[in-house]
Amino acid sequence: MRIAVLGADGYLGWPTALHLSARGHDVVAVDSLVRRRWDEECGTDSLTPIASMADRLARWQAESGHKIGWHQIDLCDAAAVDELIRTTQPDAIVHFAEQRSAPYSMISPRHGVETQVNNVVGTLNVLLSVRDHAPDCHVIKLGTMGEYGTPNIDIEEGFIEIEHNGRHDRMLYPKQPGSLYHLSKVHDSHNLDFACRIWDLRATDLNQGVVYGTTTDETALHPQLITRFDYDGIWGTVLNRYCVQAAVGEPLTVYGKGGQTRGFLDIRDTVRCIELAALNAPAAGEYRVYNQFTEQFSVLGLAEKVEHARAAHGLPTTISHVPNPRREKEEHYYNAKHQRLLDLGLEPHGLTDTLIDHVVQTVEANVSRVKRNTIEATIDWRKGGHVYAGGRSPALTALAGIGG
Ligand code: NAD
Ligand code: USQ
Repeated sequence: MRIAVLGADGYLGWPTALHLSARGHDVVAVDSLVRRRWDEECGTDSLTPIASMADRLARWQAESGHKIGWHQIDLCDAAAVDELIRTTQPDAIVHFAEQRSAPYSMISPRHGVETQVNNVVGTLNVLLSVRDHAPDCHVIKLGTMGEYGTPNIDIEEGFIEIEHNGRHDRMLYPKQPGSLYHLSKVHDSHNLDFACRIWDLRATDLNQGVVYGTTTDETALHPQLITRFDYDGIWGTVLNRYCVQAAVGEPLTVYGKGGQTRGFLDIRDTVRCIELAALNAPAAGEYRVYNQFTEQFSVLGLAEKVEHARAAHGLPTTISHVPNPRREKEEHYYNAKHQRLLDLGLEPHGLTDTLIDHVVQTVEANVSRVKRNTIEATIDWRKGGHVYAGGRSPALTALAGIGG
């Protein structure tokens, strides 16, 4: 298949582009490189030193013999998206290219608007362009488990059967997201469903949980193929953050009581899930939803797993309950279905002590690059998202003044 990977410079887009290329697909990588600019704005950086896109692509060709095409395009530029889709005629599009940080979306009004415009307009441009230039193309879109929130009933895979006043229907599952970022994904899901119902497009919406780890078979081939690894208070996801905190001798920051339960998966399962989705295209007019995670943990339970893995090597770990900067339930019911990707053949990697050791080793190999003053989480949902005064990072504190 010819597969366009949008957001191919990112944490997940890059390993996915390599994984699909390694399996013989004709991959076209697309990114605006905006994430590198957002890092500059926030004073943050990937822990792993990531190569330029030109160097990454040349290295991949040298290591694998496969060539990946490259287009630097902003998806909010409708004419550029049209040109891309008209000229490349992809069989499938894998769309990762969004602003993906919940804290970033809550920094200030400007950041909230920027997140929703970037994500909703970019996705809409892709859908309109596919309708007009490649209507058989399968759009595989990264959504998020956080679209559902934490309802007091089981979470289904995208749809729920409803009985109401004696009548029955199958409808989109209700959504209760907890940040302007997560809400942008809900808007995208509605646009995807609309595009399938009204224009007969075919789409798979992957409601993914929190991803951990850095290494896939392909990124391991050469240091220049490594993907990014975020750990700071804006872009870092929870397990990656815990591993960095442990490695630099800081307490693991469990927000509040730590009963927040989420779905998680290994980055190797992310790339496999995308491949499985691509190999199983829906019929024209079909909007499919898969819940893409393999295990669920509370954030306190996750901290205890890191503590346990380190204790096996005699290493001490401190767990600290810090005030929760977000508005979220800290004790709640959580039972999210995640069967459909297993039915397609996913063989999950569990979160073992060995995997935690591996992530900690990646951190230790790059420990001199840790910017300690960016680790603290400084974006506060309750203060309308304004940055804590007195945070340790001058760049983050300065953001409070930008459009706030
Ligand atoms: P990332 O920030 O590392 O990568 C996103 C990439 O998209 C960046 O390289 C960025 O430059 C690019 N991009 C953003 N807006 C763009 C635009 N308008 N035009 C072109 N390129 C643009 O993020 P990630 O962690 O790789 O996440 C990828 C996707 O997966 C996101 O949609 C995210 O919401 C989703 N997701 C991520 C996780 C996770 O744990 N990382 C979990 C669930 C879902
Ligand atoms: N948390 C802590 N301590 C920390 C950091 C986070 O307790 O130091 C808690 C948060 O309060 C939250 C949970 O850990 O309850 C997850 O937070 P996170 O920052 O790891 O993940 P989140 O903000 O939900 O976002 C990440 C990605 C996003 C993706 C989402 C999947 O950044 O792109 O959509 O995971 S999901 O959570 O399933 O919606």
